[in-house]
Amino acid sequence: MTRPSLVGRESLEARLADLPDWTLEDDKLHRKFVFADFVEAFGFMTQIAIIAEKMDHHPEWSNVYNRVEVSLTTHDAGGVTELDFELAAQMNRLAP
Ligand code: H2B
Repeated sequence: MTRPSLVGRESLEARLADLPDWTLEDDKLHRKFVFADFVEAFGFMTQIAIIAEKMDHHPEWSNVYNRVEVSLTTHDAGGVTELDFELAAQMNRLAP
């Protein structure tokens, strides 16, 4: 697989405008999701885990009851790449 290339700073800000509810924190794409309860939150994580594994691209995330907090970066590239935007879009698609 070709290595994904970093999305540059100016382009990052433009791309974020098209990605509702995500911000840039510590040079990573960041979003907090709030679900009705733990089952909904964990269901979301389960669906994303399957997608992430298929993409071979995995989120940094944590879960407390009905909340899921996500940071996306491409470790191999040392920053945000198209893969992070793709995974973020998938998460928005499955968000409550
Ligand atoms: N996920 C993320 N977020 N960044 C990576 O660089 C990455 C990954 N690399 N998942 C993959 C796995 C790599 O380590 C394996 C060997 O393909």
